[in-house]
Amino acid sequence: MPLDLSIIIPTFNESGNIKALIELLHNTIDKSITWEIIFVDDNSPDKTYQQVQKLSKDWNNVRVLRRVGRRGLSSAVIEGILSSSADYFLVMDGDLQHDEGIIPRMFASIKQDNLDLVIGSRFVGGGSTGELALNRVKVSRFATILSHRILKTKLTDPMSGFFMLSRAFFEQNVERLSAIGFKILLDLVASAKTPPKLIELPYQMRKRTEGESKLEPIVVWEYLLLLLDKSIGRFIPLRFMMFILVGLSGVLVHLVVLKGLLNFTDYSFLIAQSMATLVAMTNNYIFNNLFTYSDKRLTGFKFFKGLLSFYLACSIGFVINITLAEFLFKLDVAWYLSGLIGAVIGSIWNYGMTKYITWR
Ligand SMILES: Nc1nc2c(ncn2[C@@H]2O[C@H](COP(=O)(O)OP(=O)(O)OP(=O)(O)O)[C@@H](O)[C@H]2O)c(=O)[nH]1
Ligand SMILES: [Mg+2]
Repeated sequence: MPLDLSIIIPTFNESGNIKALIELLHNTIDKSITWEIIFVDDNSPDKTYQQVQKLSKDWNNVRVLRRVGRRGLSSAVIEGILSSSADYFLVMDGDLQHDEGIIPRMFASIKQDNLDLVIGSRFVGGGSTGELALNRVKVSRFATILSHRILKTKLTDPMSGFFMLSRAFFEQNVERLSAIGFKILLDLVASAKTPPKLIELPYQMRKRTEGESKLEPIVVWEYLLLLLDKSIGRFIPLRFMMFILVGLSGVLVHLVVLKGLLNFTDYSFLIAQSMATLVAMTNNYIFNNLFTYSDKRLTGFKFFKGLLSFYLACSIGFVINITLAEFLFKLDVAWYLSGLIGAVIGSIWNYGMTKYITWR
C-alpha cells in the first residue's frame, strides 16, 4: 500500500516522551490513511533510539534512524525525510509540546488544496505559546522580525517546528537547503525557488514535562549563521567567510604576542616571530573548531590529531603565501597587492586543505 504520511520526529534525550507520543499519534490519526513515524535520534546518551527500537516491536509503523557522531535538528529532519517514501511529511518535536490534535486538519488541507506547506502557528488567531516563559517569547518574536529580511513570504511563526509539507515541495528545494541549526521551516521557506503555497493553522503549545530543553547559546549562533547563509552565502561560502574572520583574529593575536615577546623577553626576532605564529595558528584552530566547524567539532584525542594536521596544512599555506608574494613583488607588482594576493591564496589553500584533512 502506498504510504500517505511520514511523521518525522528529531530527538535528543527524549526517552521519557516517546511512548506517550506514539500512543497519542495512534489515537489521533485516522485509520483511513497509511502512515508511519520516523524518529531521527542523534545517538542520545539516554538511549532514546533503544527505546524506539523496543516500542517498534509493538507498533510496526514506528522506526528509528540513529545517527552517530552528528548533532543538529535541521539535518536530522532532512535525513529523516530523505529516508521516507511517503507523499507527505509532518515534522514535529518529540517532547509533546506540539498539539497532535490538528494533524488530521493539516493533512486534509494539504491534500485537498494541493498545498506545499501547512504550518502549525502559535501566533495566528487561536494559537498560543502556552506557558512558555515571557523572555523566550520575546526572543522568538525578535528572531521572527530578523527572519523577514530573508523571507519573501511572510509567516506569523517561521520559528515553528511543527509543519506538514509535500514531497514535491521538498524535492524541488532539498538541494538548496543550508541544513544549519534548529530552524528547518525557515530554511525551507527561504530556500524555496518559488514562494510556497501555504496556510497556517493555530495550535496551543504545551509545556514540556519530561526531559530537558536543548536550546543552548549555540542555537542563537547557528540561527545567525542560517540568516547569513541565506543572504550573502549565495555568493561566498559561509564556512570560508568564517574561516577568514577567524584568520583575522589570528593576525591580531599574532601581533600582540610578537610585540609582547619583543618588549618583555630577550628572544631574537626569529624566535619571537615563530612563537607568535604558533600561538596564532593554535588560536585559529580552536576558534575554527568551535565556530566554523561547530557541526564537526573535534574533541578528545581527535582534537590533538586535528591540531597537528592544522599546523601542517597552514605551514604549507604560509610557504605558498610568502613565495607567491615575493614572486609578484619582484615582478614590480605593488607591495600591497603582492602581499594581499599572497595572503588570499595562502588562505584559500589553508581553507581547502583543512576542510578535507582536519574536519573531514
Ligand atoms: N536529532 C536531533 N534532535 C534534536 C537535536 N536538538 C534538539 N532535538 C530535538 O528537537 C526537538 C525540539 O527541541 P527542544 O529542545 O524541545 O526545543 P524547543 O521546543 O524549541 O525548546 P523548549 O521549548 O525549551 O522545549 C526535540 O524533540 C528535541 O529532542 C539534535 O541535535 N538532534
Ligand atoms: Mg520543545
